[in-house]
Amino acid sequence: MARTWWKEAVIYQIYPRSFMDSNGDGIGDLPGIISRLDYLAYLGVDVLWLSPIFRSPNADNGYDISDYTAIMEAFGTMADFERLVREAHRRNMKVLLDIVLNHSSDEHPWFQQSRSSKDNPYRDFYFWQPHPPNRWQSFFGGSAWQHDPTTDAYYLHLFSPKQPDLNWENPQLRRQIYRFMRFWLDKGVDGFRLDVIPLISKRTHWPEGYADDFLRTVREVYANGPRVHEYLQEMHREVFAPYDALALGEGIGLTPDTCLDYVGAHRRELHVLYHFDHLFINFGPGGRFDPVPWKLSEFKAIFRRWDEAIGEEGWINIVLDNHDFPRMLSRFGDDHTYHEASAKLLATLLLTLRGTPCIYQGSELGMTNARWHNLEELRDIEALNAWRAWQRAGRHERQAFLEAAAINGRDNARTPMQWTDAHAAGFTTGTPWIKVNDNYTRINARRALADADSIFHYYRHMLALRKAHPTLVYGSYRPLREEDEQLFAYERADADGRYLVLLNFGSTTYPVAELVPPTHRWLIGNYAMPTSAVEPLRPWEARVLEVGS
Ligand code: ISL
Ligand code: CA
Repeated sequence: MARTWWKEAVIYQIYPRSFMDSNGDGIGDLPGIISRLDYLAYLGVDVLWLSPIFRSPNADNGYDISDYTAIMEAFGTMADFERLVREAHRRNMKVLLDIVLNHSSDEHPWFQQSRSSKDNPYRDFYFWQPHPPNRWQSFFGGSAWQHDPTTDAYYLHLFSPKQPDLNWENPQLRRQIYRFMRFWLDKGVDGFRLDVIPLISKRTHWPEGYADDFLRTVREVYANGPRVHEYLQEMHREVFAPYDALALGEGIGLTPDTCLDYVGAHRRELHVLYHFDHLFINFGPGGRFDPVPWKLSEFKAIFRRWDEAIGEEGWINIVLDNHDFPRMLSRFGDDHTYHEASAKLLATLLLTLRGTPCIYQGSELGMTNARWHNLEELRDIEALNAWRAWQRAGRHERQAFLEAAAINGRDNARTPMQWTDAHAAGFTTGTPWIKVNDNYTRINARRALADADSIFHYYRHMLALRKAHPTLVYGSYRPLREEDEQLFAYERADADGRYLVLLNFGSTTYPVAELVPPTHRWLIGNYAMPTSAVEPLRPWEARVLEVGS
């Protein structure tokens, strides 16, 4: 297995809007991030993934770009950005920019031109049809075809109508995009997180999707289009290879049997990707706002399936939450009775699976989902559109929708970082753009830094452990007791060592004696070192052992 920096690195995802506000306007910004780089360096992360920082009307909080080579006004200036890259590099942290290539904002000059007339040179930078050629639905609800009166035609938008899909069939479009990407690489950026990249090649015969199965439509109709690999190999030649830039793909619509087509080392397309199977695990037939129960055995099977698919050929980004999903501690842990233990257990899972882990901002503090008291508190276009869709379907139960949004809504991950127990959790001196989670007086960085046993310091120790034991990066992954609904256990092994990870996803003790080989050494855990490593796991206990071969 080739040893490379991006396999050994740990990524930290920053959602700039909610990370740190430096000028009191209630919106996070680049100077705010710079003021927290020492905190991130102390935590021990290697790469910062910044969610989009480009000019945007913020219909989808930056995932709707109106100028690919300008900084969003609310986030600061180009000088701020150049300082951020310099300051991150000075602290040995790399910078990945989240770039959205599947669609632009409808306020991008290209789209303003394109919509203005049928013979405008930019007309074919987007997809126009005289009538909707199919009944595709947007990720954000409603038809994916929007009528535009100026030329009495319809344009495609897989997300909101303010996010028209770019036409990658057009070589001029592709050339311009590569120019934009090189603009940022010339400023020292180390790579990109590529938003919904499997969607960029459209099936231009416009086949129908599956009315009753949106995620199958995503997999089989929206994603993995006929020219996607041609485009990515071109992007690799034009952008990634010349700069040795990292290409991290958001793998919406990917399956285990298609992933190596994107990240196989010989493919010269992307280096690493993250998938969604475990992130969609509790999405019911009605999607995100139709939450259903999930089982640990299913959760574990997903990790094994993907580990086998990636094999020795590819590489994967391990993500347990991000700005699009509820907080992992509330979703996969126990954020009430075993808040600290389960937060540390999930940190152990995240940092000992095979792949490059990504810590989402605030996970290191044990941040949780918020309590939502009314719909006016929600900010996310996906939630607000879904509520309107409920009402159109005759469903007016506000409380029921609020409960669904409280479980699976994206706003849960977008409440401000909790820095202190002062006003607005120290995120802003003003009024934050979205409410602060009311547990900030108990859960905040200042308190965590001062407590040697905090979740924050556990993350620091886990990050140091990963660095000290490369087998936790490169070793094989062998799951144990896969059918068990309480224990998540696996071995990591290679010529340099063998490790056993035991995670008790439950509030009762769990016997592990027969899983522990005779020669073993306890390395780390979320409880005090057990008198013997073979004693039963305590509730939500994580135990990492080095074991003899
Ligand atoms: O997960 C989803 C399906 O409900 C969506 O929340 C999400 O849109 C999807 O995962 C793709 O995400 C990416 O593209 C979107 C943007 O809203 C997300 O924030 C981004 O991560 C459109 O650019
Ligand atoms: Ca600000």
